[in-house]
Amino acid sequence: MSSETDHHLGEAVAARIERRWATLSIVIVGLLVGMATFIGIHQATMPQGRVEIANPKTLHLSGEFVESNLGTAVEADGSVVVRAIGQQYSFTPQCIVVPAETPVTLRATSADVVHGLLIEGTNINTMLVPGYVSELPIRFKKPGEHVMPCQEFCGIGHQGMWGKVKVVEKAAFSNMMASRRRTSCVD
Ligand SMILES: [Cu+2]
Repeated sequence: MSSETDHHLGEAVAARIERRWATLSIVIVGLLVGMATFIGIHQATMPQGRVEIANPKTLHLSGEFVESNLGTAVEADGSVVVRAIGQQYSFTPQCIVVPAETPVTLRATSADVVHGLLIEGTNINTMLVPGYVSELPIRFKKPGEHVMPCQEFCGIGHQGMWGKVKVVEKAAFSNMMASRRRTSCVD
């Protein structure tokens, strides 16, 4: 074999390998776009379509996040809404109670700095940014307890900032709500 044929052979091999990598890159991009589309459609993980604001300086004075309005409530239309706030260094309420197998809307904000709200064992994980309302649809399959740590470093007491979510049977929740408008499991 002459060195010229060797040279041509080398070129052909290089071109084939390059084509293979180019194809693979395009396939990976296609796969990622496909995954994002699938998750968006099937799990409704969409970028927030609107921004809601809540003044952290007046949270405790009036509006949706006053202390008496926090916790779990059954709204007039029958939907279950949890309202909570994060502050240095606790969540209010400290223990959230929700019914199992029921769509629940979580609405939360921060009274001071940026906090994070994460419910262990679920995909619920959001930041609580002062000035803005974080809203998430949540649904628990079965009763149980989940810890809810702050997952965003928020200051010297950050590691002590923990809450809890108690998921109860649907019927138990209805009984609980028969006599009141709002509930939590803080004792
Ligand atoms: Cu925090």
